Amino acid sequence: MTRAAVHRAAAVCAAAGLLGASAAPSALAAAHKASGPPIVIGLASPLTGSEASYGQSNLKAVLLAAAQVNAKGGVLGRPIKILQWDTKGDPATGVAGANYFVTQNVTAVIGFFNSSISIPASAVLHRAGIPMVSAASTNPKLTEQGFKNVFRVCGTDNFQGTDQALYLYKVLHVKTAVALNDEEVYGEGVSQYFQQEFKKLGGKILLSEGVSANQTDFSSLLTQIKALHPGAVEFGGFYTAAGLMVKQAAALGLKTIWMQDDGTIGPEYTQIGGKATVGTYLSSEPAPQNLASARTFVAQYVAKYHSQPTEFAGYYYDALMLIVHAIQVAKGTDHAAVIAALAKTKNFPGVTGPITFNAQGNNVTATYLIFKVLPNLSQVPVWNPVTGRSLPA
Ligand code: ABU
Repeated sequence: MTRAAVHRAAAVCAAAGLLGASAAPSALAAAHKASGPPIVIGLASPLTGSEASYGQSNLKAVLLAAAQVNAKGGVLGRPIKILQWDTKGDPATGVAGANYFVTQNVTAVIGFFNSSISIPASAVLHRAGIPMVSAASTNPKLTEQGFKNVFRVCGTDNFQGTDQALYLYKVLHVKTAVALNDEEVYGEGVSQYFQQEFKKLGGKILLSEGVSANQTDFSSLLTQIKALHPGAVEFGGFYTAAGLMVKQAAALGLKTIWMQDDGTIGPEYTQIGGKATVGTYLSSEPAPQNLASARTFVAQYVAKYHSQPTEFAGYYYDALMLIVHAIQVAKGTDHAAVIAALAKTKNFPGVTGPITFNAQGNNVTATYLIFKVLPNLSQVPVWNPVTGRSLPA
């Protein structure tokens, strides 16, 4: 994926984050009642557990997409049925879900949210030849395994970590940093890519440290960090640990710049961290609320569920629509034919922007923005790494 190939960020408007036209899937059949046996699509996400707020929103987005497809006559005249699996954010449970989907001979799978689950689960689906579209797993390894059945509509952490480093070093002129991670595949990966780029730019990493899963008291580590006087602290992980860390750091009088990742976009991080999150930064793909192409999706989601979609929900919606489109192109549910159709995806009009897969199955148009938390605890884009331009907060 090259920077030149990335063009979605250009469609992210400065203030409200809105530009472009709303896109509707063009391949849906004309309205008539779907009949015949349903086409079953597996959906694996953390519906319970510490990332459940993302998981629940992802599920709602996929169900919204399926309802819209079915209201228009389904695909090839057959209704879409979503077979749910709660990974609980646990790799063993997630891999069990992949095996379950194999036994059910699903047409395709959307999943598994956590990179720590998607990577081993993809091997199970690869052996069975079942197409898999990931809508949130950002660790690059997922699509570096040479599995032709695996596709990813969201971004990758090599870009995410790089963008964090570029913003801190080049824009905020930070020269020293502490890098923390939650010792999971995703968090560790983001932090490693951040450190590589930060050092390459000339920055110094004062400390690189992992924290235990489910750790809630970071005071000892934060006291150690305070003595190092870092220009910034970068954390690879999810909103609960990130929010607690920032709150405890403020209580200890640790004054630094915080850089979080796309595991912290959404209200949970600021609810947990409270006022201590004001002025902190995070990297993330644009949220649906930042994209004009997602305006209709957001309105439909809010009308149906009376809540806002989380950042990944747009990618989940797109994943289902992309699979529907591939089934239409394949003229059936044969796994190999659907994989071949997915591989040919070019400029698919997703609500998150146009989707084009490269030979690895990555979406070449996926990109990141740097967000800042404002005093009202909203997270707003402040920098576009592709254009190198600051955005008015
Ligand atoms: N990229 C957000 C968190 C999901 C994961 O990659 O584990």
